[in-house]
Amino acid sequence: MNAFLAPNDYKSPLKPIWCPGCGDYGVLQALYRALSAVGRPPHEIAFISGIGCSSRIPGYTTAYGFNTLHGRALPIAQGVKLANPDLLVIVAGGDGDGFSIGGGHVPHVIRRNVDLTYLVMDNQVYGLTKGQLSPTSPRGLKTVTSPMGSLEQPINPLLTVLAYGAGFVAQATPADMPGMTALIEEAIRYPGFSFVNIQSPCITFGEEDQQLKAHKARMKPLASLGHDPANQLAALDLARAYGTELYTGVFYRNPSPPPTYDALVRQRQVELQKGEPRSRSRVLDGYLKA
Ligand SMILES: Cc1ncc(C[n+]2csc(CCOP(=O)(O)OP(=O)(O)O)c2C)c(N)n1
Ligand code: SF4
Ligand SMILES: [Mg+2]
Repeated sequence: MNAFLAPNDYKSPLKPIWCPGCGDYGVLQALYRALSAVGRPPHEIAFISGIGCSSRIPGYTTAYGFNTLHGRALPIAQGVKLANPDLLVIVAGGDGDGFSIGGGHVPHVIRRNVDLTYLVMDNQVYGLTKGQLSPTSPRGLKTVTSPMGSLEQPINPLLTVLAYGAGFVAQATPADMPGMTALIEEAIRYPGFSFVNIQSPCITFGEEDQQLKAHKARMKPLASLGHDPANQLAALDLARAYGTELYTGVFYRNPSPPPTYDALVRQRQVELQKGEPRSRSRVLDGYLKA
């Protein structure tokens, strides 16, 4: 049994350098609180991120952290989890990191069901590189790279991960700190791949209706609509409103979570250790016979 760990026990001495008012401050606070509620000590946790404003998160915690390459957080996190399945592995990053350059990794981490928690700070722009279009930017958004307005349809992250079969899918906003904290905690506790799309406002490059005040007015908790999170079809239907409605809460939680990839790999290792030792030449022989 671990001694009680307060939110501040997860806070590193490094001071965040985000713009004053950035939504990522709220996400970080909620994360400290959620980790305290889960109670795993910092040395049992690893934060993996790519590159972006939001991807700075690992440096602001006392857990292990790896600020990797743009778009490569998910494959590295899978490696970390497989090498040490006892670690609690949390992936944090932006909409650009996760759904443009890193988008090709999303289906595979989901179909494998690696036990990771993926927190995407979806601010609909590339914040770090000064506000270019991101894959979730709404059509018509004017940015430095689209001065006359974006011509592209945005990706819908909720629908994307649900369609690939993610077992836990939720959406949060820093406009509701207790709600966001509870969702992050629930995602961490879910036994399998979990995804939280956090509408985290970019105060410097984001649109007016994407700021905290607007979120407060727009957000609609799914629980108040009577949504049953075990109903995958209803979740898919509600997720279609991404970009129009700001639903918060759990869209989908698989009531019968399948085995995780990390657990299956561990099981396979045990089976192999029990059997006849396999030499490299035996594996090569298999190719020669084919
Ligand atoms: C391979 C590679 N391509 C491009 C970049 C430049 N780059 C750094 S962060 C970033 C986008 C960040 O946007 P997002 O992931 O949404 O994070 P945010 O800053 O908005 O939190 C880009 C294009 C890079 N670092 N590496
Ligand atoms: S540029 Fe936007 S996302 Fe980056 S720190 Fe500033 S407000 Fe936050
Ligand atoms: Mg972004």
